[in-house]
Amino acid sequence: VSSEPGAGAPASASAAHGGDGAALAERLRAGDRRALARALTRIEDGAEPELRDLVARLHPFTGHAQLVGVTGPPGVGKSTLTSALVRWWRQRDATVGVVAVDPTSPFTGGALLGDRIRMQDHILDRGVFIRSMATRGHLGGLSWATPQALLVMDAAGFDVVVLETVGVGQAEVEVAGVADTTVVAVAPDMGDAVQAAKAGILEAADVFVVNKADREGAGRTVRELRDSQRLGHGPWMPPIVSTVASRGEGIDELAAAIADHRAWLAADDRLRARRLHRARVHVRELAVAALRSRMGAVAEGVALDAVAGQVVDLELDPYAAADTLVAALGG
Ligand SMILES: Nc1nc2c(ncn2[C@@H]2O[C@H](COP(=O)(O)OP(=O)(O)OP(=O)(O)O)[C@@H](O)[C@H]2O)c(=O)[nH]1
Ligand SMILES: [Mg+2]
Repeated sequence: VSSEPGAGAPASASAAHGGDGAALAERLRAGDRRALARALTRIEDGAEPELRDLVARLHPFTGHAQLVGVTGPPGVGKSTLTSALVRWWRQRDATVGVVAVDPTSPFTGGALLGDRIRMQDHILDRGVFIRSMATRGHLGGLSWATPQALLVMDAAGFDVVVLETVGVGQAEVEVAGVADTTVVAVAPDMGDAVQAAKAGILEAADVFVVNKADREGAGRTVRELRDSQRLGHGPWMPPIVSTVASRGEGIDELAAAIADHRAWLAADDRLRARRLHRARVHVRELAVAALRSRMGAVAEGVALDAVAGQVVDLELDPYAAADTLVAALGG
């Protein structure tokens, strides 16, 4: 019961779990990287009572960071692009936090080791923080963890926070959309643009990158993207930038495109619309996780056994039985 979200007083729940939320929040905001790492681990672990307390403490200090999503098919060069962008921002004295979320890996560290190696350029730079996160899924996975991670990174005071996600399906598309600006990367080979279109990630793009432009077919991929844009786009027409991330080519243009989009957002309350979308996803996922947790308690209890018996005895049909379980959740 103690892990049930929504139960108990946050501060005492946290104290009972040995986590001093006030001290952790303070250290995190003061720039202590170990405190930040610990907060992100709590998100990975779905450590609910501690997180509830921490989020409540950090939330008032959010809203500073520029949130940039980088998504695209596996291996397209997202981490290489991110690393190059980090360098670009650091040259302009902006501090940068990077979270790479792997929706598939059930364990921390393994699958994203490659990212760590690629990000090694920045390892001695105090103005950069890079972290891979696995979303284990028991509390709702990617859509639950991502806004939580962004909130924590934002409160830690970075000027820019980059969220790298592998764009493979609808959940990733929604997650990519929680950033202020979403960069969708494709590559010339493997029919990436077509793949990305199928996955629906093109719609999430504020900026397109055709990375690996040193490869054959880059021009054709740019044309394909342009053609797909002719079929329609919103009030913002996503620019298409060609890059060779591994050689740092096109990064000036990419950074400029991201800045342009940010400037566009800053006008007419559009940034607020983005933040509303992010808050909607965040709040909904927390609510769903709380319901799922309560449902788990009900479904493991005698209530489920009782209605299951009634279903077997033909006294209740399965829908009606489910209704009684839901009703047992209370208000
Ligand atoms: N030829 C070429 N190779 C590139 C370019 N950018 C990145 N690569 C290489 O492509 C490979 C994948 O790059 P990553 O940055 O790890 O790609 P990713 O999209 O982050 O990969 P995942 O996180 O595993 O989905 C690496 O071997 C890079 O060196 C480029 O512009 N041209
Ligand atoms: Mg990567």
